Amino acid sequence: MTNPHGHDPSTSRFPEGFVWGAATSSYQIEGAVHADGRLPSIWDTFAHTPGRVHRNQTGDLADDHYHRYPEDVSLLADLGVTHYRFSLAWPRLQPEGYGPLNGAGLDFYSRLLDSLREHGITPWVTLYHWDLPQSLEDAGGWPRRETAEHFAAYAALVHQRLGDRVPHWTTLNEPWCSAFLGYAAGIHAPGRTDGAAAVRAAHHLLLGHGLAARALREQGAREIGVTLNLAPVEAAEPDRAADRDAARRADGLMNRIFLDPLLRGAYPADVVADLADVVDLGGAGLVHDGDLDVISTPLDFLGVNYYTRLVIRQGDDPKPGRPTPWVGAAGVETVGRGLPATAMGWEIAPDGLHRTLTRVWREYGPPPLYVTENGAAYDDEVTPDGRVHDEQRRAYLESHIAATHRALAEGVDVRGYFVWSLLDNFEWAYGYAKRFGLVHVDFETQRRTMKDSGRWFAEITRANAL
Ligand code: IFM
Repeated sequence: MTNPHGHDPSTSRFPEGFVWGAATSSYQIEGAVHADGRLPSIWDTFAHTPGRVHRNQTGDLADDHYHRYPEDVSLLADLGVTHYRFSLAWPRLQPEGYGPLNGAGLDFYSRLLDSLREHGITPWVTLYHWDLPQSLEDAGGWPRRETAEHFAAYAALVHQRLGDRVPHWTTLNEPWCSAFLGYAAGIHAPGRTDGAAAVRAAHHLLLGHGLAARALREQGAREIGVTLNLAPVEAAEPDRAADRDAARRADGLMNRIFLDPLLRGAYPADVVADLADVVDLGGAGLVHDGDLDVISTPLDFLGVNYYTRLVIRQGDDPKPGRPTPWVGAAGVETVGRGLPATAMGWEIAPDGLHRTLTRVWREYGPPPLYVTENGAAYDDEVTPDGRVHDEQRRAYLESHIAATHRALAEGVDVRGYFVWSLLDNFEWAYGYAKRFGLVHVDFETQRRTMKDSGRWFAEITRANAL
């Protein structure tokens, strides 16, 4: 029996044309931060500020992908993936965040696109994966409305130059991280700890997305989407009313504050009320007339990044004023339960991916979904046989691909799955300490080694089945 999307739930096969891919982002892999006119982004500044990143590591060299992209594209081909999701570095293409595009930056992405085409790999381009040009942060960053306008102008210029070669455009990757980790918790660039600024940033990221989506649509872009990091949120003690309310607030701040304006054209009333003491998300000072229409511009796909579920409790906030991503929700905190976890300490919860996909599908009736990131960090080593035996990652991926298959079998229109990540890379505040790649990178020599999980994933992509 097949469901409306042509999927036969009685087998472990995926529908014909299911998209298998791998993902990366610019600052995490490119290096070459001073090459060919690139100027600093907020992540260059943050990483070069002592104490911000593990061992003060930076993305200055990262995977040196700027120079080694031909080898990396060959690795994609070895993985059997036919789709590659990567981001463009705004400070490479438009070093100050406004003005004309930098030809040398365009040339790099042009070479990369040529190489992908030669290997029959379809590009999925993300316009913003966290590397805001520093000059825009100096002018106020995402809390400032003009940043959204600059982003849309950059998107339009880039699409004019590369649009004919890129069928899938994603405006933003994980605006929750940009807004709440970057401006409230302060653990991501630019490292600010101002709750009101974070909410303003969230609104302007969404506005920038909508303005960019409209500009690309006007230019005839083929497919436009946005990628959110979503997670099911559970109360640590479901019988405790305070924990249930804390879980509702965290769900509002992590999931619904983005899903609702994008897919329903309104901020959730309870989130607006929760934030009332911080910033007026319902008022005209921040949310101008027409903003929500722009933000809810129809999309061709929604990208879902999933890693773990969240278990939330209401603590008693022993240190009032302590930076937290949970703006306006003093004492709300995540709880570790000692269950099996990855090297990030993130609980392994494949069921959470199934729940996320089915929830979004049922509650929001969104455009087609793609799992645009899923993966796991483990402390991998190259063993004397020259291999990386990362059975834990293989098992993690298998269980999450199975969860995706289960959602498909239940009628969710999920059309693709991208592993995070192609390569071990610069894992933000963790520096090079956390390895997510299907391909191991020796950061001393830049030697790449396909891990066992990569070999296994290649079998899945070729069989189009688990
Ligand atoms: O490395 C990140 C990526 O940049 C965004 N999503 C989560 C990944 C793992 O933390």
